[in-house]
Amino acid sequence: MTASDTVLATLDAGVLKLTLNRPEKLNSFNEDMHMALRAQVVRAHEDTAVRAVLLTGAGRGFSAGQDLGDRDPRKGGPAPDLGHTLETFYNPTLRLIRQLEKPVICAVNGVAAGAGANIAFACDIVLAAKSAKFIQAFAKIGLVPDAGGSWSLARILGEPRAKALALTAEPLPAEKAADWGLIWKAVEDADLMPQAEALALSLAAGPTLGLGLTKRLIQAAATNTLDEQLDMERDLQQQAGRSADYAEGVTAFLEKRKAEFKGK
Ligand code: T3D
Repeated sequence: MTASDTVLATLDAGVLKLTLNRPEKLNSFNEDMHMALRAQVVRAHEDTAVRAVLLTGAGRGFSAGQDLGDRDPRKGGPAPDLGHTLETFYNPTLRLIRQLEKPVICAVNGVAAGAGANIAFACDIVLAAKSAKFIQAFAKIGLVPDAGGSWSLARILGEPRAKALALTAEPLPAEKAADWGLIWKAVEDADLMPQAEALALSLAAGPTLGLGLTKRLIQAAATNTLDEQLDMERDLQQQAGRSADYAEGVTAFLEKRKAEFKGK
């Protein structure tokens, strides 16, 4: 399997659909898949034709995190430097997803474990099939949550639930993840891709510049004071107010027609 086969990519109507594609290994990450996903996220940054990203997995799982076959201690040699592998593979991709000023939708089609779960939580809007579950599998193998998981779980859930999930590795069913606010919603399995695709299409037809600034603003709120956030809202609204899509949005409202946003 070549790097490009490990992540399938299609661009249609502004939606870059990325499918993690190692179904026989529950889409666990080997180096090829890491680099293929990275390349596509970089493409999403650079290509103005991309106005939304939809991430999902092939087969019955979303992703089981790191491919543990690539970490087999029985093969001998020194212990792997996992700090180095995080810095080389997971962290740059996570940062690129968060920095991308376009909506990233994640359709969790099945089990999401370890870094697989935490990559999903880094996306902007997460839909999951009701049969899917999220597992902080790290505790089962003596590791700590990574790929941003310790950050997103603690921030979104608070310490009690974050610690319990991380220390026990107990699977969290999709509906409970939605009840807890960890994901946007859990939907019937058969409805997952139609709903995720419709959402991605609708966002891709939206005012991309304004949506991207909105993402930046909401992400900044976690560390800003109210004063800093008010200043940031002022500055980004100034920028949004100068966009062609704002002019189109207001004109369309006044003309009682659907806006035709160009993403600028
Ligand atoms: O290393 C670094 O760079 C540091 C970064 C670490 C990030 C991490 O993500 S660490 C955490 C790694 N992931 C795990 O520990 C999860 C391991 N997998 C599981 O616990 C289970 O597979 C699941 C709970 C996710 C699903 O269970 P189940 O019963 O539905 O499926 P299964 O039978 O266990 O798996 C199906 C196949 O996928 C199976 O292959 P086989 O026997 O049919 O040939 C299994 O070995 C394979 N598979 C599943 N997860 C992984 C995997 N192969 C390699 N690596 C995996 N992570």
